[in-house]
Amino acid sequence: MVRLTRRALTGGLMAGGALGLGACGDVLSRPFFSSDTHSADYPTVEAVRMMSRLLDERSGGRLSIRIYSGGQLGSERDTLELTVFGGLDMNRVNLAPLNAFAPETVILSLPFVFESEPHMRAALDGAPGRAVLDALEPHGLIGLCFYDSGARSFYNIRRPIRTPDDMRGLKIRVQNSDLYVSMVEALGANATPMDLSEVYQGLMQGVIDGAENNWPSYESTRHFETAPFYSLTGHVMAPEVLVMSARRWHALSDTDKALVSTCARESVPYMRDLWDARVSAARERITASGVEVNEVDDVSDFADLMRPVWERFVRTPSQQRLLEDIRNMAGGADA
Ligand code: GTR
Repeated sequence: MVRLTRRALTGGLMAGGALGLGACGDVLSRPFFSSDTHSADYPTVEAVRMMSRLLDERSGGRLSIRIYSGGQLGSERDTLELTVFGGLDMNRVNLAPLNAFAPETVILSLPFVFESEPHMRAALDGAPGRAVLDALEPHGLIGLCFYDSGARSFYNIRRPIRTPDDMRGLKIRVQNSDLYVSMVEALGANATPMDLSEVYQGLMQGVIDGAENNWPSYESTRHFETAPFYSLTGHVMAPEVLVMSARRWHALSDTDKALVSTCARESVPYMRDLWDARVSAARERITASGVEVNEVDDVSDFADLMRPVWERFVRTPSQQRLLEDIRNMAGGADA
């Protein structure tokens, strides 16, 4: 069995891709290696596991995926770099670490760009979603599918956030993305980009006051134990994405490419069912734990302050087209 460790991966990459690129025969006959920051029972990991079962069945055992969960291969940013260079075959990440090099991903990460979950799902399943997945290829990644990530809201160790004024002066951890830094600063808080694995400690030590995430991540990371105020701003609905290294992809036959695409697509409805159940379970556990959960007074106060980041980060014609297409889908998706 081929064992993959963070050191082997990095070493492999530094040695010209011994694991990923150099040892071609080996790479082509072993399972795809895939990374995820979440633990083994998280819906994104379960979905990729289900995709692996489909691949295995339909390829007569030739294709499958070995998942390295729990961030064991490193942060999303580091593992993405490995994926681009071909040192890692697949990766399930949020769109945030892609914002810096694939501008189209910014559009799905804008604050309050989706008016509801059905709107978000319709956009991802339709032409805008396809366009963002396709836009990754020039950057060395093949976008296979999106997974849900719900809505992100702020949590902190100090106080409930009811109006943007309550955000003033708070130190809020954000993902590694300038867009997120700007969003948080637009509310008068201080943004601190930090890897997810460091947030728990950061909250414990008071290095940061808070962060923002969806119900399942707030629960699975146990951040709710140290930051007991969760305020439902729902400011971002940026999805997760499953990507494959373009180098690995181009070594596949056309039949196998089609199989990988189909199995990825089929894992999406499965993930959504798991996701919906996980949101309810996380909400129940968090509420029962004594966390103070509050609705904000007027969500449009937050939206109005964050809105200028749209102008700042939407610059190219292809971004503008995407944004327009997504906004045109608003209103019809709930039907
Ligand atoms: C989660 C997401 C992760 C990662 C994390 C974070 O919701 O699933 O991929 O982006 O948030 O905040 O770092």
